[in-house]
Amino acid sequence: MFCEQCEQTASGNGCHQWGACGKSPQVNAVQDLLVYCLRGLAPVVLQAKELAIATRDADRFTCESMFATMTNVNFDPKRFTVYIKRAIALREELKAQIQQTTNITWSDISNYEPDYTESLVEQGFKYNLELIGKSGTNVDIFSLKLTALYGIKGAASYTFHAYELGQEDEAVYKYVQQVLATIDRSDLSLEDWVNLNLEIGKVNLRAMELIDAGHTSTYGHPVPTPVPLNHKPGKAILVSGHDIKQLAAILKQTVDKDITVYTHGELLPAHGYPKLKEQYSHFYGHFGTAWQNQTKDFAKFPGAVVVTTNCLMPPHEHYEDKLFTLGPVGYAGLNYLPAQEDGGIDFTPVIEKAQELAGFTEESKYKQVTTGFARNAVLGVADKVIDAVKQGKIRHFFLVGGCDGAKPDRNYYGEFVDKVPDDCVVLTLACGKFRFFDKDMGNIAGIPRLLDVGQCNDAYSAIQIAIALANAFEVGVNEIPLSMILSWYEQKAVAILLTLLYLGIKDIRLGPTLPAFLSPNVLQLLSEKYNLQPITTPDADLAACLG
Ligand code: SF4
Ligand code: SF3
Repeated sequence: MFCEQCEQTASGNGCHQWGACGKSPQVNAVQDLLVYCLRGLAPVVLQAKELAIATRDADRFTCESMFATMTNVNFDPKRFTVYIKRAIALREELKAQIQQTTNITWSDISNYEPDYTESLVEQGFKYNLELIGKSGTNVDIFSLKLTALYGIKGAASYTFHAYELGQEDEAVYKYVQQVLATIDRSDLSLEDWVNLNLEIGKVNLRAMELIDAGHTSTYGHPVPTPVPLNHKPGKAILVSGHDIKQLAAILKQTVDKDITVYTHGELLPAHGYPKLKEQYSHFYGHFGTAWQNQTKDFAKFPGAVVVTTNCLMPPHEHYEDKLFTLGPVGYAGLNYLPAQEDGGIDFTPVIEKAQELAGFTEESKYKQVTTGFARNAVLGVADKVIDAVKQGKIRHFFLVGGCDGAKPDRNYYGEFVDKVPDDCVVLTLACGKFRFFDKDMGNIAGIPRLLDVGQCNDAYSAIQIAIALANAFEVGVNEIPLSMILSWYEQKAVAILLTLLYLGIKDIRLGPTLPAFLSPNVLQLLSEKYNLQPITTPDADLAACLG
């Protein structure tokens, strides 16, 4: 087994025996086989595009199935068999259409046929991702190939979210296919691979922009909204992951069912969308914290639980019968909610499970946090913010965001925010916020000192805020008093990091550890060009940022 796509990777240098995330070598092998089939599908899709043959099904499929191979998304070998068969079927359908106008000799990878009478796991072992670094590839190019593959997984997953919301851009789909078709090339220079990775960052920015457009056009621009952290007596459903569209579908199907709906993990910012809040009075509060605490949170929750996207952990037996997955998410033996012909999901099994379970028997003590400080809300008070900076009331902004995880060294982020001086503002996003999300930090000149911008994909919103501040002060983004203190875990975070580098953002501090897939020379390059650096201690990093 070879996997080093996430921050949790064993001993900081790759999972070789078993995934630290719980992924078995067998599941890893079928994921690698799927990625190999997608690398063979991509040149066919690109050729079809050249000939103006419709490729939308193949593009959407590529994004969904790449998403399924990300960390903590899908552990079910049967689902990967279905994906592999579909990848080959789509490839052959497109080839047949291409064949009608032009005769093409396809390379081996685009002619590959798995043998379904034999174990796909054994066949997957032959297409281990480590092999893209073999046959003379230098270690730095291998590093950049892995960065590209992991980055494009993140960008593809955001593209999946966007198309679910009805937002698509052919240029994004095309680039996803181009990256997949490029992975096996051995004729590109180090500089070519660096540029390809920066282009992934650009395309990922567009994918996040599409999600932002999908969310805001459907549910309105987020507004600062108090979110109860307590619970009310009664039957309950907990919705985890990132998928606001599926949350909305659950809310719609639970109207007048005497069920209260709570969010978990990365769905906390959903409370900021006015159209969801106004329309559904049974959409109440938030339960639990970040993904790595789900074994405790899900076990404690007395209702049904739906995991819509990453991050799913291998479930414990005392809660697995009330746990449901959908879309690209899965785990062998766990309840799966398939999409119907119109693409929608029937949540009846979830509703029945919630009604069967005890629900909350008592009301807990009221406590709240505030979310909804996305770009529209923050830029709506831009004049106030700019005045506060000009008058010296706000000295510095910190964007402390990214993924959470189980490692103890992630305590850094909570300690960092604890130590941020009173004349500074903290913007946050993604599930890393759970290290400090319920901290009362007060406000400066009426501006809260802790602003929750949203989910990880709302990095788009944070970037818009930074650009607007830079414009207001008539300086570049690197000149505004803003420091980025980021935490990463999975491949969506890799894509966002590439976006920030594409935008030329310097001095990012990244932790808790640096990606295992970055070779020493690639790290050196990132440090020289962007001053990307590892986190050290909260005190030292704060002192350096405040200069
Ligand atoms: Fe290891 Fe992360 Fe890969 Fe899981 S996803 S096998 S933890 S590197
Ligand atoms: Fe979190 Fe998985 Fe990355 Fe969306 S939910 S930020 S880790």
